[in-house]
Amino acid sequence: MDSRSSDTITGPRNEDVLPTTATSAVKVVIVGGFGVGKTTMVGSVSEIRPLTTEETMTQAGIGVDDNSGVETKTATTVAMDFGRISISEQLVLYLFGTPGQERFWFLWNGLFEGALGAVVLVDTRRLEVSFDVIGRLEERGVPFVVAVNTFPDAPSHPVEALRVALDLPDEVPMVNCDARLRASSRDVLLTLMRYLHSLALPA
Ligand SMILES: Nc1nc2c(ncn2[C@@H]2O[C@H](COP(=O)(O)OP(=O)(O)OP(=O)(O)O)[C@@H](O)[C@H]2O)c(=O)[nH]1
Ligand SMILES: [Mg+2]
Repeated sequence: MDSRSSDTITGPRNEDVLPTTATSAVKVVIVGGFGVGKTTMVGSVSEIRPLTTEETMTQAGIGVDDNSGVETKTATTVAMDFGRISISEQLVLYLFGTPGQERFWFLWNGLFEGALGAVVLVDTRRLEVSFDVIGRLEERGVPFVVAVNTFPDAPSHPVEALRVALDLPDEVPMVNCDARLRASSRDVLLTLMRYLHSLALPA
């Protein structure tokens, strides 16, 4: 059995402890199609060691899971990712990454409970997987921002062209990002926070 004794003896690390100054917590979900970088984003931005539920992809998924564009991917999220980031001394975000594969989408119901907003990660090589994701958010009335994750061989489209292709209303913010980079992922979350703030202001 894999022994994690060093974890249990030392207990929580300093960065695992919630700052005593924190007064508000916001739940945010990171959604998107298969392999767009959700687990990567939660992992890059989280200040605590992220909880992941990745399982090795096996041959059994061939013909069931569409891995075109991400053929080198070896693991996939089967339940959720969880992480935390302090945006300021007072505000803490709890991040929940969803599974990307449609056969696990029934888990979204629980994961969306109490979520104030969402980040939709998009891969321009496989834009079509984002349509259903955005449709489901719109159905639930969850405000979201769209973050275009930059893969090296992905076609680069102007943001406005993507907005049209995704049929997004003008007010929904769109940003480019690299989910592997903490600063870039943090910027996406700040964009979401500013958007949620603007929606909360009186019209
Ligand atoms: N070049 C590049 N690669 C990335 C980026 N984000 C993620 N990747 C890679 O893309 C692959 C898929 O990333 P994941 O984070 O597992 O994607 P996911 O959306 O969680 O996937 P599922 O949970 O299976 O839906 C991994 O091999 C990452 O290293 C990025 O911004 N740029
Ligand atoms: Mg994942």
